[in-house]
Amino acid sequence: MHLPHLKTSVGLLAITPLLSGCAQAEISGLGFEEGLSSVNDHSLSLWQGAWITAAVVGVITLILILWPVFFHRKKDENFPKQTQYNIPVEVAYTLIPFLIVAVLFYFTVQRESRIVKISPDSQVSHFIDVVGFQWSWQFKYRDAGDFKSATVTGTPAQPPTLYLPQGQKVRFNLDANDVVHGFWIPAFMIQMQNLPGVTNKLEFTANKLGTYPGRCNILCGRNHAQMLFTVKVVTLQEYQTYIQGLVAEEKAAIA
Ligand SMILES: [Cu+2]
Repeated sequence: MHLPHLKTSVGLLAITPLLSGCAQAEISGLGFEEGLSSVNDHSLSLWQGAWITAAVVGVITLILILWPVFFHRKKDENFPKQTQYNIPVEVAYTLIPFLIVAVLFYFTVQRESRIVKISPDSQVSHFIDVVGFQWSWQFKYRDAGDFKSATVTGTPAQPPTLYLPQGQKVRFNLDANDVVHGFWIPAFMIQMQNLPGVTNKLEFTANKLGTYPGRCNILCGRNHAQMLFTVKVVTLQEYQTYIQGLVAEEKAAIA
C-alpha cells in the first residue's frame, strides 16, 4: 500500500490553489468583509484558515473513501485476505487528527487572546455600557461630560441603535439585568455574553461607516428573537452631536 504517499501528494494538490490565493490577499472572506472592525482583522484569517483546513481534510477523506470503491472492488467469490494490527496506519490516523486539532486550537487561542485584550483606560477613547434585558438592549454612553451618561433604552417594538465613532477605540462594559444574553454584531465577527452580576469587558474599533444589524445570540426567553439592535458607525463629529442631543433630551426630561 502506498497510502501515505497518496495522502501527501493529494494534500499538496488541494492546498496549492488556496495558498496562491492567500498570497494575493484576494481570498474570499467567506461571508465576512475585511477591515470592518478591529476584531475582523484578527478573526478573518482564522475563519479562512479553518475553511481551508476543512476543505483539505474533506478532499483527502473523500479520496480515501472513493479509492477502495473504484480500485478494490470484489474480483471473485474468494473471501479476501484478512489483516489486523497495522501499527503504522493506526499511529498515523491517531496522530494526524490530533495534529489538526492542535494547530486549530493554537491559532484559536492566539486570536482570541488578541481579541479579548483590554488596554489601560487612558488608551480608550469612549466607554459604552451595554445592558441586556428581557427583551431589548440599553446603551449608556459614558461620553456625556458633566452629565454622567446618556442612555438609550430599546423595546422589542422599537429596537435601539448603537452609535459608534469611526476609527475610535471603544470599551464596552457588558451586563445583564435578568438572564444571560449575547451581544452579537455578526458583520464585526464579535459576540460576547452579557451575564447578570458579572461585567464583561470588550474593546474594539469600528473602521467603516455604515449600518450593521446586531442581535442577541443566547436563547433568553420567549421574545429572544426580538432582541435586535442596529449599529450605526458615524464620524466622530456626528457621534458627538448625537451624544449632545441625548444629553439635551435627558436634561429636558429632568427639568
Ligand atoms: Cu437576549
